Order: sequence, then structure tokens, then C-alpha cells
Amino acid sequence: MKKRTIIIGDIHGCLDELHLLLEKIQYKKEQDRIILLGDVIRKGPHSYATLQFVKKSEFEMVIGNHEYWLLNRLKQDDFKPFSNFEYKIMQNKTDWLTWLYQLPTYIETHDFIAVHAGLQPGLHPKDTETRILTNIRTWDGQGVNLHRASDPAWFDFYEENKLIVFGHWAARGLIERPNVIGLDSGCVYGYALSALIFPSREIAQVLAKKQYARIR
Ligand SMILES: [Mn+2]
Repeated sequence: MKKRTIIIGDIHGCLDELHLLLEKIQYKKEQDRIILLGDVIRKGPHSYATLQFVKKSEFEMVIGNHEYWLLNRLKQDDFKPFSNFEYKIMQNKTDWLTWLYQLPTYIETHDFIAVHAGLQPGLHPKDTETRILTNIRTWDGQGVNLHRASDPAWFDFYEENKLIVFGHWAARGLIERPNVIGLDSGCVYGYALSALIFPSREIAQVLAKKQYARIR
């Protein structure tokens, strides 16, 4: 039984900051269970090296919208790599497809549910489409438009006690409510990479070394 469980927000290729964060929390493989919230790739500087590191370290991870995008692209026979990152992926296409396929859409423990974007109001994630679990920010009552500024946040509908830990919403930054914690603090946009540590429930952060992408 591991002593700590550590959930880490959206990395987007910020491998230096991931190493700094692991150092800061004094990560030790034998004692710590690591769960990444997805979107470890794209936008930032070291997507491929980050993926390699995550796989080699055997970190657990839920699938983010960017990994879901890559999975769907790789399934197409006519996929043509565009970026340097995609070229590298194509050189070991079968291995990466197999790895992407095994990523869960959520991880549930006694203490929390970890999911990339959020929950569809009223539904357990086991009954929810991957498209919604990996993309939702706001709820329109139907699940058609998942990010419309005039709609309420999905977590405004969430009233259960079980803690939901999610990423995907850098513009909102760190969100801390009794039953909802948002950990995407926008590292790739020049802000910070965040981790939530159990059982203490403390949050650890490292600042981004620079701004790698512009927030949209
Ligand atoms: Mn995302």
C-alpha cells in the first residue's frame, strides 16, 4: 500500500516543470501513487519526451482531450503527421496506439474521482461519453455545447460529497471547493503546474519557467 496518492494537473509538454514538481513533493516511486489528469501533450515544448517519461515511470493517467484527439488520428489509416511530435509518434505508431487505448476515462478511489474535464450532471462517469468527460466545461442541459460562457460550469450542478478532481480549465485556474478541485493552473500559459496530495489534501505548485503558449 502506497503512503501517498498525488494527482497532477495538465502538463502539456512542460517536462521541466513536471520534474521540478516531483522534486518539490519529494516523489518516491515506492511510496507514491501518481495520477495524471491528462493533456500531458501538445501546446508546450516537450510533448514526446513527456509521453516517454510518463510511460517509463508507469504513472497512472486519465485520458485528456489531446490524447483522445491523438488516439482518433492514429486510428485513421491516412493520418499524415504534421508536427515533429506527430512524426515521432508515427515511428512507433502501434506502441503508442496500444498505450493510448489502455488509458481510462476516469479513476475512482474511496476518496475521489479523477477525470480530465468533468462530469455530466446527474451521471456517473461510467455512463458518460468520452467526448464529454474529456471536454466539458459548461453544461447546456443537453451536452451539445460543452464550453459556452453563458452556461453554468458543470460543477455548479455537482452536489455529492465525493471529491471530483479535474483539469482542462486553465482560464479558471485553481478551483478549490469541498467536493470539487480543479488542478489546471495553466503551466503551459506561463502560470503554474499543480499537484494535490492525499491524504493531507495539500496542494503543491511550481511556477512555469516561461510562457509556452497563448491562452485562448
Ligand atoms: Mn484539456
